[in-house]
Amino acid sequence: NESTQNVRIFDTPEVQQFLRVIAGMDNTEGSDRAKAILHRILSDLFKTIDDFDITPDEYWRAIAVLNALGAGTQFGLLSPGLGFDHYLDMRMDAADEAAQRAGGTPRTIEGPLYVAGAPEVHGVGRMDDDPDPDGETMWLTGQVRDIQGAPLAGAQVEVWHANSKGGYSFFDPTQSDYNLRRTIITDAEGRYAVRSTIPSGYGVPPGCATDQVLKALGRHGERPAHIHYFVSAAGYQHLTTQINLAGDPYTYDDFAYATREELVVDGRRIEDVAEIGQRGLDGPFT
Ligand code: MBD
Ligand code: FE
Repeated sequence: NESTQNVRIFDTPEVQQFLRVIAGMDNTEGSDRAKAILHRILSDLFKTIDDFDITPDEYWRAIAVLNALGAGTQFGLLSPGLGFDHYLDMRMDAADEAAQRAGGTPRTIEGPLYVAGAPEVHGVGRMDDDPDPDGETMWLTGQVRDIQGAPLAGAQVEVWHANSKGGYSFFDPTQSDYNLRRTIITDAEGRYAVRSTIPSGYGVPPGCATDQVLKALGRHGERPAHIHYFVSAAGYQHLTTQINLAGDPYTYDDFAYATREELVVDGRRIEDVAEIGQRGLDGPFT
């Protein structure tokens, strides 16, 4: 009989002492901060085992999920799904508010799919290296300004997004390296314009460890179509953000909790090639 129902040992002196030993509380090596945090987390988990009568079988099944989460970017994927990434943003927003650093484009989470070192574009260029027959051409235009509204020339805007199938280069083997990823340097007016392909939403790979955890919670793993940004300039605070394309079924039902009202952007469809002008297919329009 392996039932441990109604067994409650958490508050006994033996268990309390055991927790101190595990977390290294009484030795002089290591980091006091690491010890204090581990002691808290282990205490909460031991208590959870008592409170929910977690069986050995359930525990070992959880370990199998944790092992699967150790592969590739799986924990990086579950992390926003469990709200950690957005929670860190909420804390940084609160810190900004307390320090009266208000204004500007809101931050939102980075996600697990950024890759450093994307090719540079000065002011105007292209992001769509690979043909995407199902994709629709998109011009992504913008201007980097400081909080007072003054344009920032020479600012760095790193942009990355999915293709029409919701896949990202480096994670989707069908795409070439750095497809739909660029490092853009703003022009004299702080502006940029890059030609790309309208992204589709992202869904966590079916059956992956993250998917299993979300399924256990009765949740989906879908994100609306979105475009990631890192914006930086010497002497200014770094901005990590995204835009979400309006009209996606998941715009307000993002498994990663990254959508913010101010970041929902309505694309403007240009049907008339004359409106783009002769430069339109290769260069910017205004
Ligand atoms: C993504 O593309 C993403 O941006 C996040 C936050 C999570 C999973 C995939
Ligand atoms: Fe993304």
